[in-house]
Amino acid sequence: MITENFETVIIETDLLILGGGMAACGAAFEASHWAKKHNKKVTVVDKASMERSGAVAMGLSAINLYLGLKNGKNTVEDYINYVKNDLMGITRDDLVANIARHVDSSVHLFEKWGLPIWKDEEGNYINEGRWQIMIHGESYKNIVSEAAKNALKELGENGEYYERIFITEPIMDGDRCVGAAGFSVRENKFYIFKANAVLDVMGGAVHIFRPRSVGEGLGRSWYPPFNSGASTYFTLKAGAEMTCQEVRFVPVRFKDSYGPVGAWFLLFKSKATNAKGEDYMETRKAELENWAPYGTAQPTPTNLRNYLMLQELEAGNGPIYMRTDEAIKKLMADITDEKEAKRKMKELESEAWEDFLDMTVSQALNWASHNISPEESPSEISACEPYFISSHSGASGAWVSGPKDLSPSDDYHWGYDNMTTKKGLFAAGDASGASSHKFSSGSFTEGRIAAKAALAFIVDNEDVASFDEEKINELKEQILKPLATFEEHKDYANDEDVNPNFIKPKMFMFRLQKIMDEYAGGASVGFKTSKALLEKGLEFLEFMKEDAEKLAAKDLNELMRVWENVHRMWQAESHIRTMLFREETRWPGYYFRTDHPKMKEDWKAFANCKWDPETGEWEMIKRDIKELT
Ligand code: SFD
Ligand code: AMP
Repeated sequence: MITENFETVIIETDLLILGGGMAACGAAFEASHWAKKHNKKVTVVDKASMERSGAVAMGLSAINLYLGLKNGKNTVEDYINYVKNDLMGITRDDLVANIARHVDSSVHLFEKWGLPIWKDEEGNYINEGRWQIMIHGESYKNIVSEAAKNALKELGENGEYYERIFITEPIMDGDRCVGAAGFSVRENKFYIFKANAVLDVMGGAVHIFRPRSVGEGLGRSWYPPFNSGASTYFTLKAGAEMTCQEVRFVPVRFKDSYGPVGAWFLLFKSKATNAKGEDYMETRKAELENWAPYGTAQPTPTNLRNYLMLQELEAGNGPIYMRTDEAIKKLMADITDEKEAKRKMKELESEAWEDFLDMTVSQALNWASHNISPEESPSEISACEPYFISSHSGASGAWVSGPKDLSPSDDYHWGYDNMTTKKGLFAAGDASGASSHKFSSGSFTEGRIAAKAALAFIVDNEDVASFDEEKINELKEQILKPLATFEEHKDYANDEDVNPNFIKPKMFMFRLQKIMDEYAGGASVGFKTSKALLEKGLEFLEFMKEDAEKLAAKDLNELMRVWENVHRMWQAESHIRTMLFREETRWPGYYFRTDHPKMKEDWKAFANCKWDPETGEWEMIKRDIKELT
């Protein structure tokens, strides 16, 4: 029996934080304060090493959410309006406001912990755009995770973190989440975490759609390949209500190496054009009226900027270029002094390269290997494959309780900030939905908000939930089964990847990606889909679910890959079901329903979904949007 080779380790805690990214670090930092006060235990579990895990692993070159409330530059209301417009009206104002009113203090903490933020001569932060500030952020994640770990250490025995443990399943006691199961990716250990409250902060999801980078480029993507839908899987399997599962994010990036575009558009004021040099944001402006009032407001929503670009490509006007050369020329235009011109050019050059070196090193390598100097030649940009990241310009995640003081009604607030519809299960960052544009700083902040509320829940609910021992054994067998399947059948064929008795996770992933790409509006079909295509995709997913029983893993690393892809499959299903449910096109640059090509007033609503653990049935729910501004 494979299970006998694995030690079962049982950890008991009060607050269990799943994930070690930005939201988890914020949660650990905040929870430590409240746990100390109430003598409670906090445990963090990450599949990787917190120092460089999650989306900020490589670093970042900007903090995309900073209001500067003290300077009176912006208001929380301004931010709500910005986010709402970018998401074509589909936003929880209460959640956005809760993050926005607290985010500045998180940024000040980052600076205190050693994060270098760009400053002008008067010592003010240098803005990239209205909401974004520039940082020297190569070590951003190291700095933040160190602070989180230090905060846990302050708790002594009551603060601990586990790294390289992959979380697979929620553990429920009726309607309440009481823990999680997982396994070490380095040694034969199966883990059960028992907790009084659980915070799901395992990031978003990538590699659900066939990536543009295939073959030798496989693994290159904008979103980190390590976040694979665990957040969505966890809340779905717990039976919690989800929201905006249709709102994927399709970022436009420097082609092939996925370098960021924000600094070019906002800081350097660059333009993107078609191959003929035409600025499609100008030449195609009339199209935006079809998507009013959002399309005609400023700034143009992210998905509509994409859409105009996609229309250019469809018209055969590609490649699309970021005119870095022209932007730099413009920034240099007024400088007549030769010495000053030399200095300024050096400064711009180093800023341009640092933008990539801070967060997407391979884009700098791409420039170097193609002899590109941004001041001399433009660079191709392109729309990536879709990702699930609610903290950026997507919105998919759990439907969570908002703050009491801003709550418009009972279905927006039910007790504890950021608690899902399941008791004791909280979500933040990419795991919580309908509060986009929180980014690194807002995710950290939302982690803090959720952890504080979770501690309050723990104090109010002292009764330790019951735990079914038989369930533990069942889970162990189920989670380790792919290892047993491999052992049983591996000798049938002489190629371990091709065997009629099992499927390896990589092949399984390729199959999922093909289905999603072709039927659910991936990059290769220009992000277009329809009822007929989605239904066909769903049919194929049913077969995948059957085959998932035959997934096989030759070692611990593959066992992780197996579960990553099962998580992806669930994310995919909730995505397809919600796209089917929303019978309109609302974000044409993210996906386009060819059978419902327009935005409809009666769909200015949330499309939510829920999976019932008892019956295995899905329920689709339409919820009202209740605005604060
Ligand atoms: O501009 C498991 N983001 C940016 N934010 C900014 O503020 N500035 C930028 O410059 C940003 N840029 C950017 C950004 C994201 C990406 C992908 C790129 C570039 C390429 C957004 C932020 O990074 C993002 O908002 C936050 O990181 C979100 O925080 P959070 O905590 O929700 O997710 P995470 O940090 O990725 O952490 C996830 C954690 O979960 C772990 N994990 N642990 C256990 N078991 C499992 N099964 C698990 N699955 C995952 C991960 O290891 C990780 O610790 S810009 O270009 O947009
Ligand atoms: P990105 O590099 O695309 O992730 O963008 C970083 C930040 O700049 C995010 O807050 C984006 O929403 C914003 N941004 C990027 N491009 C534009 C643009 N053309 N207009 C307005 N905001 C933008």
